[in-house]
Amino acid sequence: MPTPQPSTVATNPVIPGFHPDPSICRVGEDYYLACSSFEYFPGVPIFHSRDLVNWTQIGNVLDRPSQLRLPVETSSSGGIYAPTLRHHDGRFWLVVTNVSGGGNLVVTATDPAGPWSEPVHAPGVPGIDPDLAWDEEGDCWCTFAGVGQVRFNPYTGETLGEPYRVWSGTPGAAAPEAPHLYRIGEYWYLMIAEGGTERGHAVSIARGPSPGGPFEPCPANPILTHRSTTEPVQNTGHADLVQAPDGSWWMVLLGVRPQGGTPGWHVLGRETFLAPVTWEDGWPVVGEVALELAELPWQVSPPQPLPERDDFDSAELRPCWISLRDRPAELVGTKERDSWLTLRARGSSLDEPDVVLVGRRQQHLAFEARTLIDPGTGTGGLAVRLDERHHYAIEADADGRVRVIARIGTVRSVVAERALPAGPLVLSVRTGPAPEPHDARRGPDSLVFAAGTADGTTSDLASVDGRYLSTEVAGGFTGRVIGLYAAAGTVCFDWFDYEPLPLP
Ligand code: 6LW
Repeated sequence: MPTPQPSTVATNPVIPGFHPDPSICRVGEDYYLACSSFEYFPGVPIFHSRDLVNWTQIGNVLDRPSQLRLPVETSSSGGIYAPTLRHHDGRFWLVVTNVSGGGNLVVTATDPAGPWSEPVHAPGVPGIDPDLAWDEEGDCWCTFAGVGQVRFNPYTGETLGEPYRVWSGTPGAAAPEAPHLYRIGEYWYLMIAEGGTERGHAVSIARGPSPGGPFEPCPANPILTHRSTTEPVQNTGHADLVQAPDGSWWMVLLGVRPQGGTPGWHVLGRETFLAPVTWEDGWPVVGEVALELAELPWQVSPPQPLPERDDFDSAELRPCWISLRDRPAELVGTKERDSWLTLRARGSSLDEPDVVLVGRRQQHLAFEARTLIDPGTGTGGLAVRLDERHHYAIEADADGRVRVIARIGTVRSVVAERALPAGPLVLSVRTGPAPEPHDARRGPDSLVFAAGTADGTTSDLASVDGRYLSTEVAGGFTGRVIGLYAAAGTVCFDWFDYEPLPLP
């Protein structure tokens, strides 16, 4: 096969899978980007890129319990919302909200891959989506959803003076949020999201003479929205700006890819997209948020080859692996059985908020995931999860019984069952074409679960309708996660493969 060559054409989303609320900064040739993580631990995935298109996850900002506690009461789509990542005075600053306890907090690092500091809490900042900006005198301003602002000491988390309102966004538009404040040329620019994070989502901007305004809205607001369109990328909003070393400007933003017609279903959550930005009369003009980003001003390397196997042979799990709410070392580890992932059950099913799960985001519309499980004397499996009330799984127990379980809303059902020889088994899940429409609306996909012995081939047990694991059905701010879990006793996983598939 010929080796793929660098080109100036790249595809969106640049960070697929549930990676919403992107915040970006550049230091020299290096870009860094952080996203929301909600009820998952570790929190705030952080990525590095040299070309704005190929992003490598270099860590998670909140990766230890002293920085991030998500109690079992943390609801799905609670937890960690909307970071702002900046570089100032020789270090990286990240401000973010834990809506499930503790509120706004600031952490710093000299190396964005970590370690990040212990958090400094900011109880005086009365809103989500905090932003940090510094003026020429070195004063720091924290701007938050609403849109409010307060002078702020980022070293101590203290607010200096009373918070005040700086802008309400476009009259009549809902949810002015996600503010980012920038000094560009002679103006201070205040960019926000409005219209809510669903189909009406939009980006608007205002400018003024000082960090606190007064702000004059851009006559072309919203500067970005896909509302009332049939664009393949929808819900575009919650954006951040960055300038490349060549002087060009870029926007990172969240968007979704509905499948199965209009309005369709999106199953991967809100993903990170890239769009070019030009300036006219001192206002930013956002280029197309397209699935293909043609004519970049620089060459980008081809993406990392997949399939990807994780053999669990390092002491630490790779940064893409996330757990639900916490990851106690006594329940999750790769040291107990060499080169295997060992999970010890706590909650007894994926319906329970304390179930022990290690998962990764589904990042491709079509994929296959496989794992080799040794249930030992326990029970465990391979799941596709949206939240406690919306998930599918294939589960194996000590006797070789394998079952496919569906949980949709209040209904939980075993949809298929098979007996296999007891011992290590291969479990797999892959996407397939959407089932035949039963209401004239074709869903986004189906999920096909299969099992087999470790040395044989797998055979399909069940194919289930993917629409029920979409945000349109389940609600919330996240997307599908493919997880390994323990439902009883101690279960071990030798390897896990994740492979993108061509769209059916
Ligand atoms: C976030 C808000 C939003 O705080 O969704 O799309 C919320 N924008 O700005 C959670 O991601």
